[in-house]
Amino acid sequence: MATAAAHRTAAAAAHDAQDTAATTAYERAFDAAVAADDRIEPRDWMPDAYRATLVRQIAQHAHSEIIGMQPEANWITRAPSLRRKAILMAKVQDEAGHGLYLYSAAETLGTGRDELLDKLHSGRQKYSSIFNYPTLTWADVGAIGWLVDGAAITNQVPLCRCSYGPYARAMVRICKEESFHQRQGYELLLALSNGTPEQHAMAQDAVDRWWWPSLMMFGPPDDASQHSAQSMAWKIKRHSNDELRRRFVDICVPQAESLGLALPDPDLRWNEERGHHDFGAIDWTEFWEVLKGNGPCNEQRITQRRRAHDEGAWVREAAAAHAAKHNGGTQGARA
Ligand code: BYC
Repeated sequence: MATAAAHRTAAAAAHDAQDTAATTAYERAFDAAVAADDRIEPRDWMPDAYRATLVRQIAQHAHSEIIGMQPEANWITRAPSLRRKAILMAKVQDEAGHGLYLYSAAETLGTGRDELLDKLHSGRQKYSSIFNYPTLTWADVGAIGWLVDGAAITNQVPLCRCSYGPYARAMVRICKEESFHQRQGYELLLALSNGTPEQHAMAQDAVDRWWWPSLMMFGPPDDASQHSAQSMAWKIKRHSNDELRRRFVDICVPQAESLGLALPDPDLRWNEERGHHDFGAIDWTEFWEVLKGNGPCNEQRITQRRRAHDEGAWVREAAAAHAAKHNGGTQGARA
């Protein structure tokens, strides 16, 4: 018995050694692909932690797109003209599309949309902090387009070079659409800024409220960003949170000047030595509170999302029934 057991142990050890050798070879191939800036594709071997990080980030991104429909949809029925209404509806629909591309990218990693939505609805996965703020006036639609979509583009253009192929490719299309969104926000704010004194004041008030939350979109400061180092080593992220935030501030300052609107930061000034703008301290307590669920609209956003999901159950059932009938019909025809 002892001999047979020892034999089995030796066989298992040999098997493990073979497995380890194979894994090491796969790991080497993965590392080489990342180092060479090749894309990792769904069927390629990848470390479990790389897969988990991608699912976490892509899911959070997808959730942000669909929750992000709510603050702007709030103004569709009250848009001031048919033209503005048509543009806003198209933009909100684009966000749904972005969610779809991103959930599909996550599916290529083996995690289904149902599971991800379940995690969103039960608070186990996050969405962007920015969508927990209210849209109080029509000018907020402009401020979201200019600042929120502007921040999104600054963050997402480098993701077009992310090491994971399906995510990088989804980002190319998303960024093109986000550019249009950013321009419509800028154009809307310009019209208000050049309008009546009341309209100008409304535009300024919106910028005052959205500026700091937009800077928070880039995530915590680098020294508190737990995932950045590994994500950058894997070339999922190409720049740190603070680098992208600085880039965004530099882009916004001249745009605010052309808009005739002030950015609400008395400490904002050009630093010749650093070649960037210095800016005031971000209220990180507010950021972490919003992440914990204590922002002004967290409760409302997640309640609305759960309700929309429940009310859409019949659509999913009808689509599944249609697909089953269609597939059944095709099989029937083949038989
Ligand atoms: N909000 O180690 P860190 C859009 C979390 S959609 C909430 O730096 P990472 C748009 C972070 O998840 C905008 N949570 O993380 C849509 C982590 O917590 P967990 C969404 C945040 O991943 C419709 C913890 O804090 N864009 O633009 O290396 C209309 C520590 O952070 C936030 C994307 O999702 C935040 N702002 O870097 C208009 C882009 N920041 O997961 C516009 C893709 C951080 O450990 N995502 N956290 O529980 C990314 O680029 C990165 O995930 C982030 C964070 C830069 C956001």
